[in-house]
Amino acid sequence: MSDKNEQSENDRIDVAVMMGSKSDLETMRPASRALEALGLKVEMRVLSAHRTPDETAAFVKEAVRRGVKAFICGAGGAAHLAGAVAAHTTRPVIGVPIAAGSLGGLDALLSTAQMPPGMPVATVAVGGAENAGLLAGQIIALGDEAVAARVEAERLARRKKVLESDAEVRGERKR
Ligand code: C2R
Repeated sequence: MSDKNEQSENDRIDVAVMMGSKSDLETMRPASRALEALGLKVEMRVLSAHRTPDETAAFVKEAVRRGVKAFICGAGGAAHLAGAVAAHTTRPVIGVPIAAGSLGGLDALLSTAQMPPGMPVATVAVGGAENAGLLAGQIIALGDEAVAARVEAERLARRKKVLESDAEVRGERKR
């Protein structure tokens, strides 16, 4: 690989995992874990549509230049981050509402999901960062056989785990 190709490979992002505050980090980690397990390159950023609007917009453009295939945005309260990111790109945006503050995440769920027509944000459950990572993986898998194989393997592992639990519980009942 030439130096230039190597540099652009190091620079590449598959999925940007963004969050409005460092206080969201532990909730958002399962997204990056799920993506890394699928062999995808993740960049995690703390950027806020409210507190750092210019840097948020600049990062979206930078991430697109670096080949990002999907954005995952976690935010709590008046959660506008996912919507603001969607306003700057046509790459898929997945929103993770975060339970922060007095309303248990219902505020973030509604502010993330209730986007105006033409500006979709795929919204997962409150705190559903792992599903956000898996969904981004499934989107990327449409055009990447290696990722598709890992998505299938992940599903199979989950299925096996449930069937093992079932066998265990049934065994207990017979005793
Ligand atoms: P702090 O813990 O920093 O006070 O933040 C964050 O995502 C966090 O859950 C409290 C909550 O505010 C949220 N926040 C947003 C946005 N920026 C920060 N909803 C945004 O741009 O939407």
